[in-house]
Amino acid sequence: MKTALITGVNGQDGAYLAELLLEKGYMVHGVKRRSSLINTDRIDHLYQDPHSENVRFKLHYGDMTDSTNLIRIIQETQPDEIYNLAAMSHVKVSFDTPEYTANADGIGTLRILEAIRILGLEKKTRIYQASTSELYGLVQAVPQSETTPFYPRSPYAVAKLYAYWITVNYREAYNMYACNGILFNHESPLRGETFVTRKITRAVAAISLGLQDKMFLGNLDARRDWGHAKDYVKAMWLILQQEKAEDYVIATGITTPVRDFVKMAFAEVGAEIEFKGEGVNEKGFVKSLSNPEYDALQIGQEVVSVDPAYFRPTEVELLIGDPTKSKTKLGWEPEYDLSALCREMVASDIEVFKKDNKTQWEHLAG
Ligand code: NDP
Ligand code: GDR
Repeated sequence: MKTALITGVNGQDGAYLAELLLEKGYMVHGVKRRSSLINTDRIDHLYQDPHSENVRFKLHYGDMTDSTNLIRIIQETQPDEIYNLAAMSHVKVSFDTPEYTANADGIGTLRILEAIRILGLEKKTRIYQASTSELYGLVQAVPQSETTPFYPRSPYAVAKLYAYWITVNYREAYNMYACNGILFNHESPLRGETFVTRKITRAVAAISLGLQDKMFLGNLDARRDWGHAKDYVKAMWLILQQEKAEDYVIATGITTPVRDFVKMAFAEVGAEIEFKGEGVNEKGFVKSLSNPEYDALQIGQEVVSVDPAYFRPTEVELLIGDPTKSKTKLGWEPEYDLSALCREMVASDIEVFKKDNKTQWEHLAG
């Protein structure tokens, strides 16, 4: 049985990856930092009672800013594969917490690599580093591939640039099997609520159920290459199963503006949205309705406004990835397209709000 260690196991990707590796028969250890409230919702369905026999999923308290803790966990678990997914992953927030982001996202990766050296596990342990399309930043060329130059545009991306190169350096210097997956944006019903797709699908659900009037967004012109997290964790696993350690771009090759994702999400509840105005004055209105189930929506209703508070000091305007290498070398093929992803996210958020409402109502009735 192979043993894997996942940092950031209770994040979006950690949850899908833990599920995939358990399906494949791995012993899975996850690193989770301590929080004042239990925040394991995404992995609760994978929980195994530590008192039972043959437990294959175990959590450890840890933090990317704590070297001794990481060394101890790696020593105890002796992993064949480490997936380093833990990070302060919100680009906008990294402008508010740049030093912490550098520590956790940049030096945190170094701590994992050094732990492997200190413990003499260079030949045993393979390492996946969660690199990102944010490395490309200011557009140099499109579509972006493994050879496109980087130009990071946020403290998050600069920290991830260090993590990218230290991974490459340890591979070359110490002959370690350490790889970067340069993943473009990937989303799911488990996506954090403050990333733009989930913010939109949650707002569409709340607005169409009459629980909210409208949503405030930032840059509607930004374009992203969005895929489904479920497809992308399969690529992470494939990257560590190759003969030779290499870096790979994982993307769909299709880019979509934020504004169009808003339209797609509202279309799921039968509402057609038209945008009027420009820049900070741009607004989205309901133009037509075709699903009587969502009678809280009104023709002419203003459902989107721009709030400059969501603008970033430096923005990444256009991301579009070239997945040729991962398709040919890894045989990776995504199963979801953007409309299937959007459909799943809106449907899931509608379910969540309906369930919450029911709970409130039951509470009142009780
Ligand atoms: P999430 O934000 O959903 O998850 C990040 C995880 O890291 C959470 O479990 C979080 O814990 C944990 N974490 C944060 N800081 C620390 C710390 N100091 N020590 C230990 N754990 C910590 O991110 P995703 O799952 O979406 O992304 C996974 C990784 O992939 C990240 O590194 C991200 O930067 C990168 N990435 C993501 C892409 C995407 O589109 N999703 C694209 C490319 C790269 P807690 O729950 O307590 O906050
Ligand atoms: P990103 O994702 O910054 O690409 O990083 P996010 O969903 O936050 O933003 C995507 C684009 O949408 C624009 N935008 C808004 N973004 C947010 N969060 N909220 C808004 O209201 C809003 N309005 C417009 C943004 O300006 C941006 O252009 C994600 C993270 O998962 C990173 O960890 C990962 O490395 C990259 O994807 C690839």
